[in-house]
Amino acid sequence: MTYKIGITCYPTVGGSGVVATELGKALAEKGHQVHFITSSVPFRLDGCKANIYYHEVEVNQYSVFRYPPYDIALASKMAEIAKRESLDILHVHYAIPHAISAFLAKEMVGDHLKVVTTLHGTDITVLGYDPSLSDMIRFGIERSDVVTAVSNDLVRQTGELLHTQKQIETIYNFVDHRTYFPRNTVALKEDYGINKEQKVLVHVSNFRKVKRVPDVVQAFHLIQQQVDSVLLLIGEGPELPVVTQLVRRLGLEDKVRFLGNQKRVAELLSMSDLKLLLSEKESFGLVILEAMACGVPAIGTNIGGIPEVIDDGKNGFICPLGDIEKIAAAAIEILTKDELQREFGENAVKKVNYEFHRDRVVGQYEEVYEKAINKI
Ligand code: GMT
Repeated sequence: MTYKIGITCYPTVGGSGVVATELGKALAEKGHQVHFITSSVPFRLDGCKANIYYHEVEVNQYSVFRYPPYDIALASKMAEIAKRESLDILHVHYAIPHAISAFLAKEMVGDHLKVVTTLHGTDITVLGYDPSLSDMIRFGIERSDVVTAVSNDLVRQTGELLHTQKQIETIYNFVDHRTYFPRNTVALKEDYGINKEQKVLVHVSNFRKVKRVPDVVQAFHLIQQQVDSVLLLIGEGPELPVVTQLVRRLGLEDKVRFLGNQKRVAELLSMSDLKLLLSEKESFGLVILEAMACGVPAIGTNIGGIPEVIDDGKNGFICPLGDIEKIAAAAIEILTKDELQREFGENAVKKVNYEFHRDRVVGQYEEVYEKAINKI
């Protein structure tokens, strides 16, 4: 059975946009008709496929509007496309505002149009604390036909924070194993002027405060005193100036590389020996998955969905939030024991290729669509 599916996500750099776009591409490969309804072309939507469509949401800047009404424009575009293309499903990523716009579109089109909402984290773990928004988030969730979240922890937090009885299914994120796999990166390491013996640590994020990038630098400060190593910082965001200052203060300028936003992330991950994600909020941590798929062990904090991705002592270590000494000790253990690093790396690839395999996860979403469509 194939469906006509409208997908809405935030199209800019970010895990939710990546997952939504990769899901759309995978569904199209399986013969579904996929319509992206977004404010700009999702950054991972490359190439050209006959059954992938893109519909831009344009917001009119009438002078009577103090704030351009994006949510209304989105709802109106969703309804227009759903009617014209006879969509079966709107799959929206993020409850606010996307689930609300989808609800409006469904009211306009009719009950045969089903709404699937996927929660990615910030909508619940940040906005859910705002009393002016929590009723609206709950409304969006409860009026969706099926709701999924990217980790068991996010399901738990949603229930606790929003006091909703709505059943929410966990569907984990996935990576495309054709892009993320272990590679030989001897030449790339040379290109970056990193010598063969030097270990490479990597952190990838949008440098928001919740990512605790200064903790990564503080831990690296201790690590490099015992292990000859460099730290790659990939991504950009509001905390970059703070991190730059800290690197300077700790005298790490020669060992920390600020790479900014990169396209060849899979290669850079493959070149790394260890991935660090030390966030204080993280519903899943797609970047850990990407590293693990490239055969790289990871150290993460005991926060949100991270312990569902990293198995402590098997493919990496879970450390308490902000415990820099423990994080550094765990990293040194991996980086100084070649056998352990190899074993963790192999376990990481095995776990990703089973639990977070694209085909498995896409199949789970197809089951969700079937459930939504059969719902009266
Ligand atoms: O982490 C961010 O700041 C970006 C955010 C997003 O919208 O892409 O990421 C959220 O969704 C990702 C995909 O499901 C998850 O891997 C991230 O853990 C989640 N971020 C947070 O929960 C803070």
